Amino acid sequence: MASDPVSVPKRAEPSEFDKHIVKVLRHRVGKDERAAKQHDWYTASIYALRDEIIDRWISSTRRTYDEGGKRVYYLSMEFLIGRLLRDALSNIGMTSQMEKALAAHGLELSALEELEPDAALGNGGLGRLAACFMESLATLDIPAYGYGIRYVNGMFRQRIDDGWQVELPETWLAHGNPWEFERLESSYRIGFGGEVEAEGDGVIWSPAEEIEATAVDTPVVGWRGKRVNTLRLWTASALDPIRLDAFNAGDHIGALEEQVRADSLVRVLYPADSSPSGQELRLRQEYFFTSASIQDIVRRHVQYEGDIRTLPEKAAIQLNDTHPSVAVAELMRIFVDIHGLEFNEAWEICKQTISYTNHTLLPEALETWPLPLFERLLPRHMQIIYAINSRILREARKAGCSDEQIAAISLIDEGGERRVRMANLAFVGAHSVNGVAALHTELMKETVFADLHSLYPTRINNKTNGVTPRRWLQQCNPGLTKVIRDAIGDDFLDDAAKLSDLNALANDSTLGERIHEVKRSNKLALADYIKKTMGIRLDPDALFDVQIKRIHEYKRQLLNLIETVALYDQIRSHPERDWVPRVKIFGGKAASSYHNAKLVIKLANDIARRVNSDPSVGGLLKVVFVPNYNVSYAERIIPAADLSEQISTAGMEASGTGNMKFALNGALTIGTLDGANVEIKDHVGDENIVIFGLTAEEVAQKRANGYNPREIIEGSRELAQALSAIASGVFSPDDRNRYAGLIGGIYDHDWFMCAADFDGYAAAQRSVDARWEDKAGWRKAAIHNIANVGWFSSDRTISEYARDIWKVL
Ligand code: T68
Repeated sequence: MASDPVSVPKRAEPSEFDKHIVKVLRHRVGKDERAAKQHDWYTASIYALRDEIIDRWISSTRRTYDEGGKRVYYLSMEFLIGRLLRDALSNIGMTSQMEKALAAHGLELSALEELEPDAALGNGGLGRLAACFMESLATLDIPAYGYGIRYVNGMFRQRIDDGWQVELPETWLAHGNPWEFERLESSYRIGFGGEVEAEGDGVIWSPAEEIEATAVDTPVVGWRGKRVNTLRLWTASALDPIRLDAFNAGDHIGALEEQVRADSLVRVLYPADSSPSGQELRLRQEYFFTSASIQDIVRRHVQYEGDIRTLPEKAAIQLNDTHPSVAVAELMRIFVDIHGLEFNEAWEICKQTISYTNHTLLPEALETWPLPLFERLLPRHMQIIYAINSRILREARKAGCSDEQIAAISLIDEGGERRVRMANLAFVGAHSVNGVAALHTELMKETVFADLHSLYPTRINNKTNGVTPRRWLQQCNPGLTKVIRDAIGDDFLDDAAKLSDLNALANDSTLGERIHEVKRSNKLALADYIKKTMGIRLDPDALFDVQIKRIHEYKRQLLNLIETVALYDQIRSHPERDWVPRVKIFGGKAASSYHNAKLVIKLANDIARRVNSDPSVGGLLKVVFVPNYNVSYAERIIPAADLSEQISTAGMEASGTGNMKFALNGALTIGTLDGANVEIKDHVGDENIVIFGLTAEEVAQKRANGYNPREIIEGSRELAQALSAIASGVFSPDDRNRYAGLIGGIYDHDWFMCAADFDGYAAAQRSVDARWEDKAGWRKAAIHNIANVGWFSSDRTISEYARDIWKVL
C-alpha cells in the first residue's frame, strides 16, 4: 500500500497551510498531488513545515547578532537525535494543522512519521543527552550551536539471526535528508601531519595533508517555537576531489584517492560506547570536527567583535566528554600561531572559554592516545601539549605535590608506552569540569581526578543529567499528557516541576484508573507491534518489565537474565503459587567487538526461545529481545513499561537517563544506588522505588578486601541452580558449552558483582510482585513517580549549566 498513489476525497475549502503543502509538493518535490506517493507527501510535509521553521530560525539568528549575546557551543562526537518531524511539529504547535491538511488528501500523519529514518548519530546516553540539551537550549532561548560530525552511516542496524547480533550498515541518508542545509560558504581546511618549523618568534605548521570541512546545518526548534538554534555537522571533502593528471595518465583509482580518504573520515560512527576505540581514524575524526568547529567559532567572533581576546565574553565551549578535548590545543594554536597572542595570555583565555563534562569513571574508557601516533598526526598540537604540561607540572610542584601526584596529574602517561591523556588535557584546559549525577561527581573527586582535584579544588562541579519532557512525555505519550492536563492544567507543559501538583491527587482513584487505562493502551500498542514484527504474543495485563540500553557488563543485563532463569525454575517448581504474569523485555546493541556483550544477547534469545515455548509456564513468563533498539523504539516502549530496570553495579553508571524517562511515564524503578537513581529515589520517595544491592562504597570495599563470589554462590541455592542451568547448556542444547565461559567468569572473579547482588535483586523482584497485586498501591506509586521527576527535565539541567558554567542566564 505504501507506494500507491493516494486518492483525493471531496473536502471543504483547503487551509492556507494545505495550499502550501500542495504547492511545495508540485514545485519542490515535482509531483502532481494525484500521482504523489506517500514518500512524496512526507517530503512535502517536511519542506512545508521547514518554511515555517526557517522564518523563526532567521529571526533567532538576527536577534543574537543584534543583541551581541553570548553563544553556547556544544561540541560532541555524537548527537542521537532520532526522528524530527513529530518533535518539530509539536514544538511549533502545528500538529493538528498538519493532521488536517494531510487528512484532506486521505493521509495519516502517524503513517508519514514512520517513513522518517531514525537519525542515530550516536551510541547511547551521551549522544542522546546532547540531543536533549539542544532542544532545551532552544526552549530556554539560549543562542547555541551543536557541533558534530555528519556521519553517512550512523549507528549500525542490528539484526538478530538465530539469536546472534548481526551488524548492518544503516543508511539514514539513502532518500536524502529534507532537514539539512549545506553551507558551502562555511568551509575550513583541516591539516594532518607534516612539519613544524620555527620562523622568527613563532612557528609554522605545514601539514602534509589537508581536508576540507563543510558545514551542514539542521534547525533545532525549541518548545513553543520561541527560538530555533543550529545543529552544525561537518562533512569532509578533498581539496582536489579528482587529480586529473593521474586520471589522464590512466591511474583512475589513484586519482580519486584523496576523496576516498576524506569520505572515510565521516563515513561511520564508531559503534563502541564507554570504551574508546584507539584507532587512528578515530583521532582523525576527533581533530577534524573539533578543528572545524573551533575555526568556525573564532571566525564568527573575530568577524563581529574584532578582538580575539574577548572570546570568553561571547563564547562558551562545552566539551561533551574527552572526544573533542583536542580543542584545548587547537584553540591555543589559533591564539598563538595565528593571532600572535603570548602563550600565558592565550592560556587564560582558553580556560575561560572551555568547560568539560565527564561521562564515565571506567578506567578502560578514559581516552588516551599513543604519543607517537599523536605526534605524527598533530605535531604542532603535541608541542603545545608539552608546553601546557610543563606549566601545570611546575604549578603542581610549587603546590607541594609528590612525585606520585605529579605522575597522575601529567598530561602524559609515562607508565609503559607513553600516551596522551585526553581527560587530563580537558581538565586543565577548562574552567569547569562537571560530572553528570551527584554520586558520579563525588566519585570523580575521589578516584580518577583525585590529584587534579586537590590541585584545582573548585573546578569540579555537578550537573545532574535531564531529559526533554517534550519528546519523552508529550510526544511519546500523548495519552498520559492529556490525562495530566485534565488533572492539573497546562502549567507543566512549560515547567516540568509543576508536575508535582499531581502529588495532591495521588489517592484520587479516578486519576489512578485513567493513568492505568492509558498505560494499558500503550501496552496494547506495543504488544501489537511486537506481534506484527516478531510474531510473539504478549498479554497486555502482564507486568511489563523492561531493560533497554546498550549491552554492557556493568549494566548487568546478565543479572536480569539469571534472575529470569531463577523465576522460570520457581514457576515450574511451584505451579500452585499465584505468580504475577510478567513480560521481560530486553533491547540494546552490543559493540561489534565486545564478545561478552554479544553473548548476553544470544543468551537472552536462547532463554526467550525456551521459556516462550514451554507450556508449563502457561504464559506466566514471556521473554522478548527486541531487535534494533533505537530512539524511535524507545518512544514506543517507555510509555508501555510498568517496571524500569536500572541495575548497574553501584559506582559504574555515571548517571543513566533512561531511568528518568521511565519514571516520567509512570513506571516504577527497580535499581541500585547508582548514578542518578540515587537522586530519583530522593525525589520520588523511598516507598515509590525498589532499591537493592551493594552501595558504591561497599562495592569498592569488597574489591579491596578480596571478594569471593564462589562462596556466595554456594550459599544461594536459587543462584547456584540458575547459573548451573545456564552453564550446563539447558538453554543452548545445540552448543552446551556456549555459556561456560560467561558463567565461569562469575565464579572466578565476578567483576560486576552479580553474585553479591543476586539475592537482594531476586527478593526485590518478589517485592515488586507483591506491590503489583496491590493495584491501588501501584497506581499511587506511579502517580508519585510522574509527579516528582519533573526536576529531571533537561531544562533544569541546562539552566544550571547556563547559570554556573556558561554565565548566559
Ligand atoms: C553515558 N556514556 C553514561 N558513552 O554511561 C551514562 N563513550 O551513565 C550517562 O547517563 C550518559 O553518558 C549521559 O551522561 C555514554 O553514553 C558513550 O556513548 C561513549 C561513546 C564513545 C566513547 C565512549
